[in-house]
Amino acid sequence: MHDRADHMERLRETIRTGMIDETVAGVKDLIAMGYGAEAIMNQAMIPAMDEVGELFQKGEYYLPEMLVAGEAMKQGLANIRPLLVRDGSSFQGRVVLGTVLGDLHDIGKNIVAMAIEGAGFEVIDLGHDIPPEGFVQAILEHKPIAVGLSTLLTTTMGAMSDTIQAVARAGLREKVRIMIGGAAVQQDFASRIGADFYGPDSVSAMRYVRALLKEALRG
Ligand code: B12
Repeated sequence: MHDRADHMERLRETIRTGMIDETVAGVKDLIAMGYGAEAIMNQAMIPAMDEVGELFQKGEYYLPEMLVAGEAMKQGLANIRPLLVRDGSSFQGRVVLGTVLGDLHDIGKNIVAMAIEGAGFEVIDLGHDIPPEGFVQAILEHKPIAVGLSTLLTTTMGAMSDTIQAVARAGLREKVRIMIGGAAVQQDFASRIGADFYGPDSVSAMRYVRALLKEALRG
């Protein structure tokens, strides 16, 4: 019989090594043992992705290993989703999310989407590799309270700034708040490109949109 810490460690390992079925089973086991979504994500799943990133950086992992680990992560997260997302009946407002042009990473953005949905917002998830015009169109169509841009690559940080400029050119900058996040960016970059908010994680993103909604209801 394994104890609880062993289960967390084992889940980290199955994600790191890209074992999809074992990852899904591991997530289900931990849920059955009473662990909440945040504990499972923060103690096992996100650390596994950090380990994969380090192995890739050291040249011990190549793209295929990173790919299968990412897939295991996604399938595991799909099983966490029901714990975070309510039935949506308490509609609070709309948020558009997407990963910017040139960037295919979407796991972090998906976690942000789950957190925001869990707080009762409707999330329009545009997906990844979204050009600036894609965000502009979505703002026109869905009239969200906020737009969230995600990127993990230093090479695609410029696409965030391009997106904010495109929103301004379309005359929409005053109509929507723009938040940014993802491992490549930080507060100073957000300030430099004129984003309204930088968040290091999904909880901060969720708190920000909640605060915006309160402000809108008051105003
Ligand atoms: C899995 C992975 C992949 C998968 C992606 C699968 C997928 N569907 O997402 C694949 C294999 C496709 C991939 C490809 C590449 N990758 Co990659 N990848 C990773 C890895 C290991 C994990 C990323 C991840 O999911 N992290 C876990 C999530 C939960 O964290 P997160 O995204 O940061 O999100 C959190 C916060 O940042 C925040 N957040 C995220 N978005 C937003 C948005 C808002 C609005 C807010 C408020 C907050 C917020 O909340 C999230 C939850 O807490 C990272 C290493 C790492 N440690 O990040 C490398 C990493 C990001 N990849 C890297 C590289 C270099 C690449 C490639 C260029 C490799 C190559 N040579 O082709 C390609 C790029 C392809 C492309 N055009 O996008 C580098 C980036 C280096 C850099 N600084 O630019 C990293 C850091 C690895 C490394 N150490 O070198 N990758």
